[in-house]
Amino acid sequence: MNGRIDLTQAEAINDLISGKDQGVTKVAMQALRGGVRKLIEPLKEDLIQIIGQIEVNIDYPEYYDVATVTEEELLPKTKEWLTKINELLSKSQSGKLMREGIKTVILGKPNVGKSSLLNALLEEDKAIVTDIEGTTRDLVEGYVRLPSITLHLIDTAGIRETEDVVEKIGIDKSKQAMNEADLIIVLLDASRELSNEDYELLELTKDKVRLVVYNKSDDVKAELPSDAIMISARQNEIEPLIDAIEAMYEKHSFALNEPTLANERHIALLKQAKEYMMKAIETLEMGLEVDLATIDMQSAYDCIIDILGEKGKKDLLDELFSRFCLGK
Ligand SMILES: Nc1nc2c(ncn2[C@@H]2O[C@H](COP(=O)(O)OP(=O)(O)OP(=O)(O)O)[C@@H](O)[C@H]2O)c(=O)[nH]1
Ligand SMILES: [Mg+2]
Repeated sequence: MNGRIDLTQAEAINDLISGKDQGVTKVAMQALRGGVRKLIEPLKEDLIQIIGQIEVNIDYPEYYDVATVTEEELLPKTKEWLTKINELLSKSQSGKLMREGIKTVILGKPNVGKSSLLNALLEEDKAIVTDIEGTTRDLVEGYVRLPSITLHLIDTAGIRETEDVVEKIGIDKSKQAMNEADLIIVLLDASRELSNEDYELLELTKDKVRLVVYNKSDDVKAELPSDAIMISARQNEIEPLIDAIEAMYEKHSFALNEPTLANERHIALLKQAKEYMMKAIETLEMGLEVDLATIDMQSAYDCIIDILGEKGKKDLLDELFSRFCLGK
């Protein structure tokens, strides 16, 4: 309230206090040092410049020395702005993954060893393991910290055709978890040849972020691809899987060393700003009046300053007056 720190820094203090691990602390410290402002301020400045140019034309047509801005001039600038916001958003998604953990869903037909894998990764007997097909009927969850990332693990009911009412509900939950996952581990059983159920699951997940993993490496009977990731959940031999996950997310771990947005509120506002700007660009591309586009640009601007907690403090017109020396 007294202008010593902005809203993003105040939020960082809260994150620092409630943060559970080193990753969160690191991101919060960056935000506390003004990292979020440093990322947002250039976007705000560019937008003021773009909107300023249009407003001058609309409100002060008598200023003949100010060139009339056309959509040909505006389009490259607005698109450049959109590119910047897209880059920041994609970096921020990585930051969020790093911060909240990767929602990792273990999928497979019954008895392939999904619950055994969950237990091996968590290093505790959390889920029930038996040789009866359909043992797991509900989602079982846990967190595991790998050297550079955290997994939010979810063990699911084995997917198969069944008449059992309870098991059916469990399988629906498995499928829902699959749709919400950041990463899917498709677990196959190396001690048997693949069945139709396995092929169906591979087909179902082919467009998702997934790792196909063969369990029961201690008892291989099936023909396996030469580059297959093989583990034995029962014997806690799961290093190949851990290495594969680490390699997959290596490119995201920069998010911990580089300032990005990790706060849900910031990311949501940034996405909104992007939507407004896309609408503005559409207006410009349709060749409509340039000033029609400013309505959406102003909404984008409001989103941006809302991130910094500056909404209502100083509006866009004040900002323009103070910079463009108009109406004086
Ligand atoms: N040989 C061998 N057996 C394993 C391995 N991992 C699990 N099993 C066995 O496979 C059987 C099924 O294991 P679970 O972990 O319950 O399998 P699941 O996929 O969770 O099965 P559902 O919950 O029924 O879908 C058990 O008898 C386990 O001991 C392994 O690495 N090697
Ligand atoms: Mg199970």
